[in-house]
Amino acid sequence: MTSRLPPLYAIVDPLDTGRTPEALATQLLAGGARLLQLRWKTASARELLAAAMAIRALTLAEDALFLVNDRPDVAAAAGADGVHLGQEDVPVAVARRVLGPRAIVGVSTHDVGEARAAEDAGADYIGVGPVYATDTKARALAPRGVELVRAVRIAVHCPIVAIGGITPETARDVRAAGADAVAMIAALVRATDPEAAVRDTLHRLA
Ligand code: TZP
Ligand code: MG
Repeated sequence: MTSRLPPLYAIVDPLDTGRTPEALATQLLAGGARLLQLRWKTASARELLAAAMAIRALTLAEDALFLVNDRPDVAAAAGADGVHLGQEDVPVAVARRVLGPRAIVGVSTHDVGEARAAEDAGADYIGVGPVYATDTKARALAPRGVELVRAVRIAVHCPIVAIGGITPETARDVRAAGADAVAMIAALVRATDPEAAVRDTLHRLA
């Protein structure tokens, strides 16, 4: 699985930017992102599916991975590579039943105990955070710092995707702490030029 995770895990969440998921996905891919996750908490299932189908086509054209947040059913219907699950979403095994054995299933975790449990449950990768303070996630927990990434790196074998307040400037430090990939939302989708923000991040991670 590690070899399938590129260093930048770019999350397509329109937030309040007024940008569409399709437009954002196009810009992120143009900048060189090779994994996109669609996260769109305010969308209806139908809107989410339409965006997922559009982004599936865009990602296939660039040979990029595509994951859907929260919803294995939408991921399956759109032909996505997998799904990203939170602690309150359906269990990994249920997502696999919906998506099949080859799907990528990731799980958000916030401490070493959750990280070990997600790995034991068969997650292909775990999200770890929030590393830094973030306004993006409603009811986000207190920032854990790169210390959490270090602690989880020692505790699990599966790939780690660090998340929470990460910017192009901090991405390298987070990877140095043991993350296989850095996930970013606001630093990409709120950037004046999301394509340039991806390029900058990838340059700093190289
Ligand atoms: N999970 C933990 S922090 C977070 C999520 C979804 C939000 C990350 O967004 P940003 O804008 O990169 O801080
Ligand atoms: Mg979720």
